[in-house]
Amino acid sequence: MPKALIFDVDGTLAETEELHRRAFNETFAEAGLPWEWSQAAYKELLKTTGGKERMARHAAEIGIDPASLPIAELHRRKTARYVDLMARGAIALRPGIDALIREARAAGRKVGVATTTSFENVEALARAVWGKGACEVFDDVAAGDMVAAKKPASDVYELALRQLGVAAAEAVAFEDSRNGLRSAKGAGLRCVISAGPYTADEDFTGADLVVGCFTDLGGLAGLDSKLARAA
Ligand code: XBP
Ligand code: MG
Repeated sequence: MPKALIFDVDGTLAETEELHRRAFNETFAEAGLPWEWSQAAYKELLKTTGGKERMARHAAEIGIDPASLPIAELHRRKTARYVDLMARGAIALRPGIDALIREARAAGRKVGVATTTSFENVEALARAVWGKGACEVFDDVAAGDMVAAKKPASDVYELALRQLGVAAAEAVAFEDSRNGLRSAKGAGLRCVISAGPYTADEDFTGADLVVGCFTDLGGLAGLDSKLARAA
């Protein structure tokens, strides 16, 4: 039985990427940049984790030196816009997530976050869907800018393990993407995958469990027995 459950945020706790995409596009328009990321373009761009890294990649791909752009300032504005959009309440948790978190905490397990996005965005999601701060919902949060290298590097899961005080073998990660799976596996965790619209055709070879929806796990008891069977 895992002592700790560690959740990815974007695409796992909630389908947030359309809100991120809108926040990016509105920021570009406001800054006078002739960039508009379609869903198809964003699907490809998502392979680069992190908003600043994603903008720099896009600039380079269209022949603009990323160093000539105020990437950090654009990203600050994008985050402010995302937090504002999130507060308007358009986002819901993915089915099964709330029950898993509540059951795990009631059973004395640790519940953490390992995400590429910022703490600010995790806080905005927690306020919008639970009406509570992220530190009330989770025992701890490991976020993108707290580590040297974002997913698929294992740094953020290693940080989450240190924060929760558990060994990799005692924890299970919940992810929706190949980059997240590689990060969790690189840190030595078991990993449960439930893909979303942007990640459905990715390769999840190496995952311990792959489910269509987190409700397919059958709550905490179902998770324990499915992980035991998969071992
Ligand atoms: C998803 C990401 C993030 C978001 C945008 O990470 O790659 O970059 O798309 O957020 P995860 P930022 O699924 O690990 O949470 O602009 O704040 O990076
Ligand atoms: Mg994700």
